[in-house]
Amino acid sequence: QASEWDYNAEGDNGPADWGKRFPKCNDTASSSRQSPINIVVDNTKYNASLPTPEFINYDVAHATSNLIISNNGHTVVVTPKYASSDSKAQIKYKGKTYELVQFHFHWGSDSKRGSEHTIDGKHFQVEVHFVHYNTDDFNNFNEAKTEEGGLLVYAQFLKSFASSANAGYQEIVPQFEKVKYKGNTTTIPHFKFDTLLSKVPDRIYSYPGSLTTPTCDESVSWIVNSQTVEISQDQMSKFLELKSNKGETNEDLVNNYRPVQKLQQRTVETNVP
Ligand code: 1SD
Ligand code: ZN
Repeated sequence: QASEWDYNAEGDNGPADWGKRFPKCNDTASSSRQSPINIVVDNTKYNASLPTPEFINYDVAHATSNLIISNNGHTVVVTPKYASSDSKAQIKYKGKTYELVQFHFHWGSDSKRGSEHTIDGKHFQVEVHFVHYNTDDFNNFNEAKTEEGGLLVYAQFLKSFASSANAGYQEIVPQFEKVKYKGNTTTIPHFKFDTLLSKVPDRIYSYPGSLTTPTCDESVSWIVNSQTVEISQDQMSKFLELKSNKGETNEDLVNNYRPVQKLQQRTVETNVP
């Protein structure tokens, strides 16, 4: 089916073939700005005036709003459903305000793979993407998604290392067994999203890129937090129980990361010398 894509290197629907059916996914033009990328620390450019992203309402646990957790076959997505009176989670960055629409995960079968971005060639086992759209210039996510300056994605790496559970991720990860198969959905009360992030300000990497899944629109301002968050091995094991289909066959949902793309003409900026 023409709209299908997956992460298998074998077969016709894997990342190397996405560009055939989704032309924006090609990284070959010198003007291309595809994501993810390998961040070579020595080649990043220190910018003393690079602003620190400002997190707004990430520290509010709304009593009335919910989070929808769903398995879409490619990842697990967590989407806030706000009551009209609720103040929404936002990031302010470079003078624009971006509203959080969802966050989701990319992960690997072992600690040597999983993240989409790499730092000096090194993967982390999990990368969480907090997807935001620019509410100053666009009416909704779908309008923003295809336009330059439309989206901001904040990336947080996780590694399974700690013996005790990470309290923030413990709000979500135990729910994974309720969304084991593609199409499964569950709802939990809102909690404070800042518990999912390493403490800011950190060293961040900032660069212009794209969505990492088809249709690979080149509309994303990426902020990659260099500092990792630790989860427990028990929490990591919950990721590895997820399935990418409806349960007819036993297909693990794992290694759902796109390989790194060509940097082309871009510069990665950092806020720490
Ligand atoms: O992979 C996600 C995809 O699931 C969807 O959330 C998309 C936004 O429509 O964003 C990409 S990503 O670039 O944040 N990985
Ligand atoms: Zn993503």
